Amino acid sequence: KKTADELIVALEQDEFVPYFQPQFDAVTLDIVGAEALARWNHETRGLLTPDRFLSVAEATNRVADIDAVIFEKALFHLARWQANGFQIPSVSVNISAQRLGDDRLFDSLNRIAFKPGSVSFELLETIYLDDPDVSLVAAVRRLKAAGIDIEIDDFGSGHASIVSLLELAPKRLKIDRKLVAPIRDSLSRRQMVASIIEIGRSQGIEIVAEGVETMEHAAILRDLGCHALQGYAFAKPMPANAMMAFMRDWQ
Ligand code: G
Ligand code: G
Ligand code: NA
Ligand code: MN
Repeated sequence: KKTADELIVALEQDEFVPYFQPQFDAVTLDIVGAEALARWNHETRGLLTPDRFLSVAEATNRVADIDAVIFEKALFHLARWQANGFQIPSVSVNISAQRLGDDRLFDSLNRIAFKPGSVSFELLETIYLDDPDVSLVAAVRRLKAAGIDIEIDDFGSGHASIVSLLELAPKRLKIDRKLVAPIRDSLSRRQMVASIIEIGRSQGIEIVAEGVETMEHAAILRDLGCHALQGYAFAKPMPANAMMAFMRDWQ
């Protein structure tokens, strides 16, 4: 109750900001994108991560509002980085089922200018039903028509069938960090990740590994043919200004 009321005030007072975690080409280690992750800059409790507010936001129908703020701010920062000469091609933002079903989403896509291919929406694997969901397929088609790329997030953690996922023809598939963590020590886990990468490659889908915590993991994933890497081995999520400094230092 308390957090629910505070959330409304926080949205009015504009306390939500994106942090950014860079993503790297697995072979060249060039920065190929960044994921925007919501943070609540709480006036007394400090910086809060989504585990502290997402479930309340979902329950009180506020998560679409948070998604909208993060999307707009992520685009603002991308434009600023590019204006400062950084060649980062795109940002990814997380999108809730709530926002996906919200018509204001398409209003804002019409209102806000962005280059096609410069924004991806990460859809949690768990937002799929077992049956290919007609309204989801329709929403995804509209997003693509509006120039948004689709990414399947946390792949391997949910229960959606590979067939229903492939029906969405996503541009990227992100392998869940729980599958990535054991690849160094477990042959069978490594083979499983290899199979996912194989499926992605055969379907023309880029594979991004999340939760890449060591350079050994990075090397294994590169050798398995994974396209892009994201994780603490390279960088933790950081504020927009720190992200710009990071890109400068990385070059
Ligand atoms: O780093 P981290 O604690 O930021 O993120 C935890 C989870 O919160 C992520 O896995 C992601 O699914 C979710 N999340 C982060 N930012 C957003 C956001 O802007 N919108 C939504 N809907 N989920 C987010
Ligand atoms: O949207 P998604 O669930 O993929 O968000 C990624 C989550 O994973 C965020 O909470 C982010 O802070 C976290 N994260 C990013 N890199 C790493 C990593 O290397 N290890 C771990 N354990 N978590 C990570
Ligand atoms: Na995500
Ligand atoms: Mn994820």
